[in-house]
Amino acid sequence: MITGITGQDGAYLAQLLLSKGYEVHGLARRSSSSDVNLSRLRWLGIEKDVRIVDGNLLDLSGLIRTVTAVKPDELYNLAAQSFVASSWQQPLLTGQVTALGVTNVLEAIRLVKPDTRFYQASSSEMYGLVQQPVQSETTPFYPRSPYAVAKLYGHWITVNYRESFGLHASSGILFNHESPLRGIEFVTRKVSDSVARIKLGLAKELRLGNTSAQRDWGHAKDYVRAMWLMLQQDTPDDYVVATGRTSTVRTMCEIAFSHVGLNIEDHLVIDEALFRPAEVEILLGDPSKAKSKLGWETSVTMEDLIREMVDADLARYRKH
Ligand code: NDP
Ligand code: GDR
Repeated sequence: MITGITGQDGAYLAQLLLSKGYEVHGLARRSSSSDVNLSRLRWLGIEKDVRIVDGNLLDLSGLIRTVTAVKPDELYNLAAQSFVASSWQQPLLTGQVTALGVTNVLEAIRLVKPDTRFYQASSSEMYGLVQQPVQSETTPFYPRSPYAVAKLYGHWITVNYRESFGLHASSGILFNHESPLRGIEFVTRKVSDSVARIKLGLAKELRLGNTSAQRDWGHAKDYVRAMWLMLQQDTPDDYVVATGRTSTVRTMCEIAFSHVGLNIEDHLVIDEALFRPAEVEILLGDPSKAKSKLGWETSVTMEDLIREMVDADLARYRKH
């Protein structure tokens, strides 16, 4: 069972689990415009293979009913209000979904099927104002946004349910991971989409906030494999999942522009309105533990990832 099945990671994880012969149930919210947003599952051609269950992380009774009906062997909790910038606009909702929502899922498991293996989508944002130049499982946290504070709660409640109730609950501290299925509001996809539109004459400029921020970017396809590996271990644990390389937002943009033969200077506009109230200036993860214990490794460089995203957006616009 996957919560957040309609998101980027939910789609890739569902694809991975289906390829391994799993029966995949996905919790999704309906909206007034469509029953559920299946666009990412459709993009991967798996929308008919996943069993969608109507539900919301805020509704404990619904989660209890769903866990009772599905009886999951593994439950991946990917649902969240996941956009850092929005978390200052909606701090309470972010806390309810991204923090307390985790307790709802854990309670449903504990009450109904405590032998379910549980994965929590923790985040490198928890490191925030970084306390060590390279962040590992032992680096102290210092969250810098309502989102990061909420994720820190989700992380610790997962550790607590593991230690208090013996749940097989693991937490992946995942650094930024992207793909052609990334939401358009996140910086890599905003860049790949804008570069494609500029190349095709549909737009002239790309407006960004802080381009000196540094991120450790990997490919979402690699990162969902790490989630699965964590739940195959005899003992639950917490793991950093990262590439071990960091780049500035500006460098990432330069790769995107130069891929289509454009000059960044002709199109990039810095917009003060897009700066955040507090910034996470640099993230750089140490994936040694995931490598040694899970045998996990990243397989796509940041450069290839960005080029793939630009190509996918070019193909989308050309098609339409
Ligand atoms: P997305 O934003 O693409 O997906 C979020 C998912 O959560 C969507 O399916 C969304 O549904 C669902 N959701 C939001 N609110 C609720 C709710 N109240 N009830 C049920 N479902 C809800 O995120 P990603 O796929 O990128 O990330 C997956 C998880 O991993 C998130 O928890 C994120 O915070 C975390 N994470 C992501 C990283 C990354 O770089 N991608 C790095 C580290 C952690 P809907 O379609 O209806 O909005
Ligand atoms: P992040 O991702 O906040 O790291 O969270 P995002 O892509 O939104 O920002 C990365 C960096 O780029 C800077 N930036 C901009 N960001 C956006 N979105 N739009 C802009 O115009 C822009 N200009 C500069 C940001 O300030 C930031 O420094 C992502 C999410 O997936 C979280 O859910 C996840 O937990 C973390 O990654 C790890």
